[in-house]
Parts: sequence; structure tokens; C-alpha cells
Amino acid sequence: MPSNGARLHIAIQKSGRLSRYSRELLREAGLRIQSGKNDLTARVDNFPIDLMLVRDDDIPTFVADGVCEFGIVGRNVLEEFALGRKEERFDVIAPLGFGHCALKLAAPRGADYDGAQCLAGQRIATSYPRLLGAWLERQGIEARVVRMSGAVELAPRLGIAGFVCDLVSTGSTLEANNLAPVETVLESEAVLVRTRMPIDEAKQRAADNLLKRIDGVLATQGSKYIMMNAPEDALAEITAILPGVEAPSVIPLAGRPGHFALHAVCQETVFWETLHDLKQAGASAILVLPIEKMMQ
Ligand code: PRT
Ligand code: ZN
Repeated sequence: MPSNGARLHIAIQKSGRLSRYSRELLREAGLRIQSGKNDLTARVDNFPIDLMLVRDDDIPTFVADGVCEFGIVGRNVLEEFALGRKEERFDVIAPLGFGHCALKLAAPRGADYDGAQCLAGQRIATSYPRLLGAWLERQGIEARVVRMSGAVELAPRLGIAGFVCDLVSTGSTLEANNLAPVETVLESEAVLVRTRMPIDEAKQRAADNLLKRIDGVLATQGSKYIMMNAPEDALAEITAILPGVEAPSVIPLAGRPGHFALHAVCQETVFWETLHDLKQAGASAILVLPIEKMMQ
């Protein structure tokens, strides 16, 4: 299908676990999202971009077929889709840091389970038959995959299957159904995905701009700006303590010869323990600040 119009299309989940975070990410990237006249699209008024608001299951198809140039979808949905297609027609650009969950095999609590061989010949209920089938094949196990579109966790109680393979985040659904996780089939989170269908030049420029901004948002997640004062002889030790920092800025302090201000962007979490270590090494007046935007 040819790409439609001169505007970029980004498919996001209309309503569900990913929709709020998907919109937030795009807003943080500077997109002003208008609520549309219809429910299927939302226009971005400061970029040539339209959002397509759809069910998450439709997002891989839209992106693979080039109806949307970009999409935000769970890796679980994307990989299940990809296993059903001969060729991949999209690229995963970046994990987005939300929608974390795992596709897990679970057994009734108290059941004897001591390894994947226990699944041989068993019935396993799942909404992810391809991912489960591929995992079983990698383990060299033959089992019966029972496809269910929802309420998978009820299968053992209903006598439909002995095991289930379902998404888990907190684990409370499994627990409430007297099930316990036994294997992890896939770790998942929301990802940004891009079509492999050709994009014309004008759209490509908009796409490059969008990606640079999303990169900037992702780069600031977990990053902090840290400032402190320190005597010259402590600078080397302090730099070694700072997480994810190679070359901090070192600025002389007026009126205090031999003392410097040290500024750096930490790409990793700064824990209280790190601050104690910095103080021990000779740092004082330590400040840790959030970073709002960043462009490399
Ligand atoms: O209507 P639409 O088709 O768009 O939405 P949906 O109902 O298919 O999906 P939705 O909104 O439930 O989930 C969208 C995506 O969020 C999934 O594809 C995953 O990538 C991600 N995600 C993250 C989850 C969970 N966490 C999650 N816990 N998706 C589903 N669950 C369900 C799971 O299936 C189980 O029923 O939550 C239950 C388990 O949760 P815990 O916390 O009890 O373990
Ligand atoms: Zn869905």
C-alpha cells in the first residue's frame, strides 16, 4: 500500500496499558497532540504528523505495510506478529522504558515442575501461540498449544489446559488463580518500530527530526546532572566514582586556589550511596538535578 499523504503517521494504542505513556513520550518530544474530530486519528499541530489510534494488535500490520511509518507497541505483540510473516518489514528502533512485562509459562501451584521436559505432551493455553511454539521448539519439546484470546489464566481451572503461557507484570493475576511462574518465554516492553517501506524525502526529514527528539527524551530518562565542589587532589577519585561519566567539566572556583567545581551528566542512576562515597572522597556542596532535554 502506498504511504498516505505528506504527513507522517504514528500508530499508537487507542486505549489500554500503553496509550497514556505513548502519548506522554510524544508530548515530551515536543509534539502538540490535538484530539481529533474522529476517534481514529489525532493531529499534531506543530509537526506534519498524524497519530493513528488503534488496537495494539493492529499496529505491527500498519507499520509493516507502510500505512504508518512508525508505531509504538509491545515487543510481545510485535514478535508474535513477526513469527507469522515470512519477511520482516519493520525495524525496532528503540526500547521505550515502559510497558514492562514478561511472557511466562505458569503451572498450578504445588505441581511438580522440575524443568521444561515436564511440559512434554501437556496442553498449554496461550494468546501467544507462535512465541510459545518457537520456545517449545528451541527446548526440543512437543506439547499441545491451546489458543485462547483472553482469560488464559482460567484454563487450568476449566480443565482446558494443564499449563498457561501469559503476560505477567506484578504476578498477582497468576497468584489469584493459584498459578506460579516456571519459565520465561520473552521479556517485553514497549518499543518504537519503523516501517521498511520507502519514505519520501519530506517525510524522511520529519522522521529524522522526530527520532532525534525521541532520542533526546530517552537519553534523559535516568540521567542526572550532578554538581559539586572538590579540592584538586580529589578530582581523579571523584571522577572514578561518578556513574556513567567519562570527562566531567572542571571549573576553577574564584578566590579558592586549588578548589574546583565539577559538573557532569551521569547516564546511570545516582544512589545515596554514591553521594556518601563522593563526600568521603572530598566532595562538598553536592547537587543532583533532573535533566529536561538533551541533544547529543
Ligand atoms: O484493546 P487492545 O487490543 O489495544 O489492548 P489489549 O487489551 O490487547 O492490551 P493491554 O492494553 O492490556 O496491553 C497492552 C500491552 O501492555 C501488552 O501487549 C504488553 O506489551 C503490555 N503489558 C504490560 C501488559 C501487562 N503489562 C499485563 N500485565 N499486557 C497485559 N497484561 C495483563 C496480562 O495479560 C494478565 O492478564 O495483565 C495481567 C497480569 O498482570 P499482573 O500484574 O497481575 O501480573
Ligand atoms: Zn490487543
